[in-house]
Formats: sequence, structure tokens, C-alpha cells
Amino acid sequence: MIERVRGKEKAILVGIGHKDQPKEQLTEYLDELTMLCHTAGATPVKIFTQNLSRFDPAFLIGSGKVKEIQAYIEEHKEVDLVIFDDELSPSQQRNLEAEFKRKILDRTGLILDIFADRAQTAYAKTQVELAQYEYLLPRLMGMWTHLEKQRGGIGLRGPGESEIETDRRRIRKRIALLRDRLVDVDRQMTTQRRNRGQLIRVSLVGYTNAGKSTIMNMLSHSNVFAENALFATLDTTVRKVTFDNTTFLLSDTVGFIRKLPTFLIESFKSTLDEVREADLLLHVVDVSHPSFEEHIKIVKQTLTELKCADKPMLTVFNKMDLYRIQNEEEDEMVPLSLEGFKNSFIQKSHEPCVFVSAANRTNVEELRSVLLSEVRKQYSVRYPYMVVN
Ligand SMILES: Nc1nc2c(ncn2[C@@H]2O[C@H](COP(=O)(O)OP(=O)(O)OP(=O)(O)O)[C@@H](O)[C@H]2O)c(=O)[nH]1
Ligand SMILES: [Mg+2]
Repeated sequence: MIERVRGKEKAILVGIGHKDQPKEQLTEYLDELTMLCHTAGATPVKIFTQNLSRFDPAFLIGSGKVKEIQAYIEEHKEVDLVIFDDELSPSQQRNLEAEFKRKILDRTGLILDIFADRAQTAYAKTQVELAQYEYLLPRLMGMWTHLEKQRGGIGLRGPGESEIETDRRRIRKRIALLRDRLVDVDRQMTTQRRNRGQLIRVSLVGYTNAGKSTIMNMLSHSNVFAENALFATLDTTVRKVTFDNTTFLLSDTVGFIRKLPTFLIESFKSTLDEVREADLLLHVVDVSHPSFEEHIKIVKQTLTELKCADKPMLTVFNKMDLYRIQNEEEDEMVPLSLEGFKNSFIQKSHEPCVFVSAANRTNVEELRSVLLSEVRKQYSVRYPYMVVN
């Protein structure tokens, strides 16, 4: 494993806009990439954008933009890496690396690096290692050859250079071994889940940084790590919760994000089994985020990929304290009251839903009572002859 100095690497970010995309959307995407970059421990020093109707097969971006970035790097030798918001093919990555003589990462590479850094348990580490090797395998040829002197850092955490330099066969072997290891753990975890008895299982799901762990802590009086960073949670935590004599299991797990590649979701299959086997999903949404509607869509798409789109779902709009709305008369941005939320289009288009501020403990009682009645509904579906109080 390679040690790195956090916060010391300087990064250029590159975003690509499309003709029929609103300008604000590219800005939001780049804000998210900036946050990912900070989470990985690097400092973004410059952002380049380009509008393209089609990607360049050799460099993704057009040759003019390549020159522009190159000129910037010439002048700012302290730049360590260039991060693209879009996916790069292995050959594009190699070509860009040869041009810029810097580490090149795409969004997936950056996310993997954060995962490698965040993984706590042996189990999460195995899952991340598997994902990293799957990502690296097609990129092995000629990779990092320009970077011999520049060891370590973002994108090189995890498997390590010596491993990368070995032949593909060894890596394939390692992938097979990691898969086997995960199958074993899966088996153990399935047994564990079975032993948890007949309790209804509720799973927190949602876009990363929406406030899932904060809500988990609030509802279960536990102490799951919550932070203003993306992917603070990688492992799954399960807690037993009792409201008014009704007991159920509540789990908190990894957040979803735009463009999460399928292989990454696949390698987190076991972590996400808790979601797959849940009776009820508690979908946490950061309502104060300008793109919250898009986040909802992405979470739903990911749930479809996990084959859990049909599960009963209660949507929790969190961070209502940060929400602002235009006040027509005074032409300023003002907060929205609980009543205002309940009469809004948000309420109407996402039933059943609850509005809360987990940070300020606003409307938590309603969340508890709606959740309790949903849980009881699930118990009565499963045990129709049982009397639930
Ligand atoms: N203002 C405000 N901040 C909140 C609220 N709920 C959570 N936060 C903050 O939002 C940040 C993210 O919260 P987490 O609970 O870590 O979010 P998460 O969904 O578990 O995130 P990941 O595990 O990274 O996917 C933290 O800094 C929280 O303190 C809220 O209601 N209002
Ligand atoms: Mg979390």
C-alpha cells in the first residue's frame, strides 16, 4: 500500500458540456467533482470546460483544448494530476498522459481512490480492491510509464505500483481470488442476516451526502460516522430500533452518485444486499441541493439496477433548514416553512414523504410516526394473523 500526503496534490478539473444541456448543470457537475476532489485530499487549482457535440476518440476533448491545458501546465509546473468528469477509455487516458506528463484520472478512478481511502473493514477493503483491479486491468498496458519518478498519490492507492507492473495473468488470478473470498463472506453474511430473525428490515438509501448517517444516528441513537464529504459511509451498519413496542432493523449503507459504473455497483453487491433484502426503503434526499430532483432519478435508476425498484419506499426530504425559495415581493431568497413544504409540488409528486431537518431536529416526530406506521404495515403484510399494536 502506498502512503500519500493528503491535501498536497494539485489538480486540474475538466468538464464537458453538451449542446442541449443547461449551463447551470455543467456548473453543478463540476461542483460535485470539486467536492470529490477535496474528499480525495487534492486541491483543485483550475477548471477547464468545453462544449462538444461529439467526443474526440483520441483525447475525449478537442485538440485546441488539449493545447490550452498543456500551456497551463507548462506555466504551472506544480500541477500533479488532471481529473476528467467523464469516463476516459484506456487509450484516451494513455494519450492524455503522454501529452500532459501528469497523472490522468477520470471520475471513476477518483471515486475508487476515495473508496480505497475510506474502506475500514477487511470486507470493504476486499470489495474496493476487486473494483480497483477490474478498473485497472484494461488500463495496464503502458500505464504510469511516464510517472516513474512521481510515486504514490491519488489514483495509485490500493494495489500499488509493483502489482500494476506485473502481468495481466497475475491480476486476473487475484481478481478470481478476491471474488472467491467475497463469495465466502457473502455466505457468512447471508447466514447472519437469516439469524436476525423475523424482524422487518428498513434500509436507508440515497444520494451521497444527503444525511443518511445523520438520520440513522438520530433514529437509532447510535454513532455512525457522518461528515460533509462524499462517501463518508462505505460499510453497512445495522441497528435494532424500537418505536412504541414495535421493533425493526434499520441499516445505513454506501450512498449513490451520478455515473456510478455498473462494475462498481457489482463489486459492492454484498454491501448492498442489505438494501436488496429490505422490506422498506427510506429514501433520504437533500432537498436543499439545486439538483435534488436529478439525485432522486439517479437513486431510482440505481435501485432499478439492483432490482429493488419495486420495494415500498418512504421519501425523507432532509436539510429543509437550508432550502431557500424566491420571495416574489421582496425579491430575496427566504426559507420555506413546514406548511409551505406540505403544500408544495415536492409533496404532491413524491407521496408518501416527510420533510425534516435532521441537524435541527425539525419534524422528527412526524418522521417517526410515519415510519412506524409503514413498518407496521409491513408486519401486517408478512404476518396477517398477528395483532400489531
Ligand atoms: N444543514 C443541515 N445539514 C445536515 C442535515 N442533515 C445532515 N447534515 C449534514 O450533511 C452532511 C452529510 O451527512 P451524512 O449523514 O454524513 O450523509 P450521508 O448521506 O450518510 O453521506 P455519505 O455516507 O457520505 O453518502 C454532514 O455534514 C451532516 O452534518 C440537515 O438536516 N441540515
Ligand atoms: Mg453516510
